[in-house]
Amino acid sequence: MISLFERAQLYGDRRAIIAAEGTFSYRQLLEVSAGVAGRLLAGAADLREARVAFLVPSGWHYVTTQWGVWRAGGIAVPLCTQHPAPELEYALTDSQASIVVAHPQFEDRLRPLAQKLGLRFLRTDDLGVRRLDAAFQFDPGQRQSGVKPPHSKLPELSPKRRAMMVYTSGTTSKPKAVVTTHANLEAQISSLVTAWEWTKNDHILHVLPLHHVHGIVNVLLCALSAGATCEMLPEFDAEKVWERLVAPELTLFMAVPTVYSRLAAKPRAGDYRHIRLMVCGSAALPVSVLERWRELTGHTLLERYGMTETGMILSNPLHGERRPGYVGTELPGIEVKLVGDPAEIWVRGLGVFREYWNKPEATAAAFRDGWFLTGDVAVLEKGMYRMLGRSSIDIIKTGGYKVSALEIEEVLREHPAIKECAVVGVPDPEWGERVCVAIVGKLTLEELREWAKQRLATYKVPSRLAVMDSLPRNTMGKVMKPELVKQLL
Ligand code: MLC
Ligand code: AMP
Repeated sequence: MISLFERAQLYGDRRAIIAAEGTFSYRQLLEVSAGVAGRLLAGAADLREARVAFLVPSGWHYVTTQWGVWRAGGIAVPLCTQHPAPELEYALTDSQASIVVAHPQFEDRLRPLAQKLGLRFLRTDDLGVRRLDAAFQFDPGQRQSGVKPPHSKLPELSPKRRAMMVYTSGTTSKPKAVVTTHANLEAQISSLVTAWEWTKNDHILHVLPLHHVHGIVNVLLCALSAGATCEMLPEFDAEKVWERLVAPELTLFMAVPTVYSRLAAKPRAGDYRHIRLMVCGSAALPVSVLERWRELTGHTLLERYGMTETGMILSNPLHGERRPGYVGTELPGIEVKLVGDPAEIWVRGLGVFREYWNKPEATAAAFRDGWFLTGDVAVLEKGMYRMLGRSSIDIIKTGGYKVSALEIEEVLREHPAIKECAVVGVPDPEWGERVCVAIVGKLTLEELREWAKQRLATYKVPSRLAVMDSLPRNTMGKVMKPELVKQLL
């Protein structure tokens, strides 16, 4: 993001990132990411939108890699740290990545794939990230670092250029890469910075995965755009989160409903008045969780609604009534209309993505007259939107992740003991929806999970199995999924 980098220069010695590797200022982020960019460029003038896929845990190495890719003119393709080899290989192949970057922790998982596909492979420490860690440890008094990372002149970036590809599951069997430009990301960020009044005095605790927009845009990039501090935990851990939430410097927290209900299951008494805002989204927030959270912390969660393709769309207000069970009104720069009966949400705005990578037909089908069709159904009641569900039963939201029933079925059908199968999402108090599978065949849940975990991310692996003599089908032979959900409730 062009203006993201320009603004970072103004923030200089302010704290940008606190992570397992240490505490780092904006100046350090700019210097190290320029070094990363130089190494990625390896003498070239511009990566010219080459796809750089990276598998890096949440922390300093992630942020410097992401910024390095952008500053070298590449497209950042963040990979999921929970994906087994087949899913990683799909992302590398589908994105037509030419460079693959792995944190040393994930080298074993990624190097063989890069070799198999003939791609340039780099470790984050080959990019200079680790070598520079010690020299660049946070020191607010230090004006000159002494170590100058070797970097060439960095390319000029036009806002229209593609910046990022995030994989999202949908109504097709394989995930699609959602391509956003620098201008799209800038629009998504500035909408949230305005609506939620981010300032450089903010300090957010980051606990979300970094291969989806919630963690990437709403938390990390909004913080860095505002000059705030982003404190990154390598993964979600309820005890650590409670420990940090009481820290007086924290001002913001954002997560998915499952994270709030996990935290509420292990409550810890404390004073949370120093936090100015707690946001929840990515899936419907049950009113019971909102109420329980209010009892535990005194905070009324601000629920908002968004999508990978669009960034955030609707939000309850920062000031004023936050209505439980509702997702509020349009965020700045976003236009929404409800179309049809039941009414689908259509969205327009500068934050809306450019295309699905290499899928012109899917891209064309997702838009009508310049509006993006979300597939989500809602009503407007007394000035606020309430979500009613989705138009496709094959899209499941579990733990805040969107997963495709069709994708899971396609993988499970390869199991020799499964004759037929149907995957559905069944309402669940902890996960929102739980991925369940009904099969005709002979298999235990344990066997199925062990087998499926080699092929699918853990959150896609069914956690409930029903063995049936036959699947409920209509006269056309199609599985009646609503009927199946009822049977599995
Ligand atoms: C994990 N497990 C599940 C599961 N996920 N079981 C059922 N359903 C699921 N969805 C199981 C694992 O198999 C494992 O069991 C055990 O739980 C622990 O696994 P884990 O991987 O350690 O899970 P955990 O860390 O507990 O994950 C929970 C979570 C995570 C809530 C922290 O799901 C998460 O980070 N969700 C956030 C997703 C997100 O950021 N979405 C935003 C998308 S963007 P076993 O038995 O196998 O050991 C978007 C747009 C917008 O939606 O609006 O924001
Ligand atoms: P993703 O494709 O992972 O970006 O997920 C986007 C989807 O998450 C949306 O299309 C909605 O179905 C769902 N979603 C996000 N926020 C909310 C919310 N607050 N309430 C209900 N559904 C939500």
